[in-house]
Amino acid sequence: MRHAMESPADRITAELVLPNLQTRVVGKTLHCFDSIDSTNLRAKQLAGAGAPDGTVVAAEHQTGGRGRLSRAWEAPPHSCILCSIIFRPALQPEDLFRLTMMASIAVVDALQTVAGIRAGIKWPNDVYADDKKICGILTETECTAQAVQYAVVGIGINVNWHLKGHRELGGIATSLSDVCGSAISRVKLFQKLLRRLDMRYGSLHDRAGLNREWLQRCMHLGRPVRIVSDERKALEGIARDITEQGHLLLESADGRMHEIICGDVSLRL
Ligand code: BT5
Repeated sequence: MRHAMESPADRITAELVLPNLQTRVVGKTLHCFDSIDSTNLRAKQLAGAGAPDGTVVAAEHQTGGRGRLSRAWEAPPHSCILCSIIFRPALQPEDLFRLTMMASIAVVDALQTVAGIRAGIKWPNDVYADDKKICGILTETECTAQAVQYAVVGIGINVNWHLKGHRELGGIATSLSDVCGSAISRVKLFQKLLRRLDMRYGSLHDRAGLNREWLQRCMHLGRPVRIVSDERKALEGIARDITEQGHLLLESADGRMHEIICGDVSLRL
């Protein structure tokens, strides 16, 4: 199926993406696929086989794109950014959420620079624009007791996809073309994303700096939110802060502060 905004000059291929990329680590090795089950799955296989830090897997289409908790990630062919980056950071396993924070910041900044839109981060792993989800991030890790073997950060950004009126996702999701009213170059956006990730990866150990940058882009800081867990328990309060390990600090009506660990919860605005 050919997508309305698809352009052969805007394919995510190594030939179009690599020239002038000029990154230090991220994208030095780039694998591009026309169709694949899931870029995260392929990146994990490559990482297990020893692929270097910063290796990127990208696809024009996924037949089994995944979100958290085995949810599905949808995207028509040739319309979105679908990629996964292998990281081998010198971090303790409990600090790995910092990679998701770093990726969210990089996405918000790339959207701002390439499309001129102001997006916001929704804890733990979403980026929103116009109060709808425009990007989801799935970080999967392989650790031994004390050390991180690798982490795979999967990023899906809705770019040139008309989502208004979409049967399942129209009410909750949006795309860059819906927000901007015109098609956006996926190649330019992807290059900018990889450069931003590369830059941020270099300063991953600046904990205070990363937290500050994340909070500056967070869309629900100081706003009432509802935390919903798998067991359908809900906790309401005001989102106050984020810890250095990425746990959300939520103040409930009785003034108590709750530290919410990501994983099996999601935040509703
Ligand atoms: C996420 O999960 O938001 C993480 C999504 C990560 C996708 C990327 S694409 C490249 C890489 N390879 C993969 O296989 N995955 C990563 P979660 O928070 O669980 O949200 C999933 C939910 O978002 C679904 O249950 C739908 O309700 C909704 N959803 C599905 N596709 C969407 C889309 N394109 N845009 C917005 N929402 C979507």
